Amino acid sequence: MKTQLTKEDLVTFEQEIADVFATGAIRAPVHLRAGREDQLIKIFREENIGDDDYIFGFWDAHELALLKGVPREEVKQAILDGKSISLCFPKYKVLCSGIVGSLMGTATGVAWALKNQGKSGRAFLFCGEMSSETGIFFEAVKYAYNFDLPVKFIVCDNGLSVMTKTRDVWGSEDPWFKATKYESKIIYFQYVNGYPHSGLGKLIKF
Ligand SMILES: Cc1ncc(C[n+]2csc(CCOP(=O)(O)OP(=O)(O)O)c2C)c(N)n1
Repeated sequence: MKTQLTKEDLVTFEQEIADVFATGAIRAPVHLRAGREDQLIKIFREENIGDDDYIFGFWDAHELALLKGVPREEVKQAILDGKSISLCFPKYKVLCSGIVGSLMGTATGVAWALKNQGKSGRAFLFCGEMSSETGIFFEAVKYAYNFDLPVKFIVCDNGLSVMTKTRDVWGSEDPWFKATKYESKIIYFQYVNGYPHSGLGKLIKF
């Protein structure tokens, strides 16, 4: 079912988690995001992401789980249980990992299986712009493009990899895929994250 959630719903949820995290009650890393709500909602609506589709995400996937239809309280409980960076709700086809580069091949493999088994459903993998510079991201996009697999890669560019400016590492303003044929498999947008990379900016970041 298409998401009915609003920007306000996503903002309020992250704020609620931030407030709990600030008390020290969550004994695990939490990655909060703000500033990309409109883009995410637009993608879920325009792509008509529904029950048959798979969502792959990484450490910053609270919003993705909510938009895919995981009930708010289930997402919150998982975060309180320390699973913020690897939210997995198989029943809702939401699968996330805290390891950079770990799911591009999985998403592509799921898309391959869906296509070859004649099943409906697509795979959508959401990652950051630094993750999109990894070799496995390129290999997965290339394979998905060449075999016309039902998978899209969504690159959410906040300009930072933890605390490092991505452009300083790339040596270029543009992501590698800009103006290439592979763009047909990729949705790219820029945003400024209203939160630090992880936590609330106190103690260590990782
Ligand atoms: C294999 C591995 N190496 C390092 C890390 C630590 N790490 C977590 S997030 C991150 C930066 C990723 O940057 P980007 O893909 O742009 O994500 P975003 O800024 O959107 O969180 C790194 C290096 C990790 N999680 N996994």
